[in-house]
Amino acid sequence: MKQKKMALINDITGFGRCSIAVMAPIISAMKIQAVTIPTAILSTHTQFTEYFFDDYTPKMKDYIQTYKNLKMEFDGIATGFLGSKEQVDIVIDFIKSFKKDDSVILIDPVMGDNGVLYKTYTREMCDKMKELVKYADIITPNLTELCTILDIDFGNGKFSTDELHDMCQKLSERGPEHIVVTGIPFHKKQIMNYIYSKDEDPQIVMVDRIGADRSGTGDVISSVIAGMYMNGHSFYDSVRKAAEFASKCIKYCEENQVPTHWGLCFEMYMKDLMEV
Ligand code: PXL
Repeated sequence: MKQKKMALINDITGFGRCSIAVMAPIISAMKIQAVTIPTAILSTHTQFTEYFFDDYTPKMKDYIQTYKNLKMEFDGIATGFLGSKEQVDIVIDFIKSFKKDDSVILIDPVMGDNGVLYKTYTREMCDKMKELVKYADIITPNLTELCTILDIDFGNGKFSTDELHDMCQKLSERGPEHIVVTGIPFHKKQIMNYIYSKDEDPQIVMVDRIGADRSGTGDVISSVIAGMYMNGHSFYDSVRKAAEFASKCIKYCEENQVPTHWGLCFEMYMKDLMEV
């Protein structure tokens, strides 16, 4: 079987286990070739008190042009943290240029958490993100991101499954076929992942909450989903594997007292991903 290639349009962050530093090894473990397209270079992610941030926007067009000249095609394209609104236009152009009929486009709208947007996220960026989601086959928002994209007040962050269904339906009308709303707190002790696929009954993957929220969890989950789905698994099985894998990594971090902003120690369980 011909090996698949996935373009990862995301930041390169040195310390903190997020974005490309998480996605590339996970995608590679799942036997898919990872091709990285940097959006920014950071020393640590933005949840640290201090970080070096080098916006790569001015270089991206020339970087990507070489792939156009080489007539490259990608079986998958995944996007994550975007550092400027111009980058969204670059990403849209990338998708239009490199998508084949059967390519999978996964957009993780990395914008914020717990009802709060990340420091680098402006109003304009939020509007741009709404444009980008139209190009997604798969989208993996948390509740904060889902509310922001749909202009719904986050309030106390509590939504019924009927409300979640309506929100996902609205989002899917804009383009995405598969949606998973990740990391929804459920009865204090559990975390719900709400799965919506067009014309199918919604499904839920529940995992136990282990410790506090950890940065980079979303990046681990979206990469496992991307890899599983590209390897031919159903969307539900992809989400289940991703949630179970992330839980196992989080358990290890808790047992070994790894600080929450150091990301998930996914290196410990890479072999779990090698046979899927
Ligand atoms: O994990 C999401 C993420 C990715 N990239 C950067 C971030 C964050 C979250 O804070 O700061 C640079």
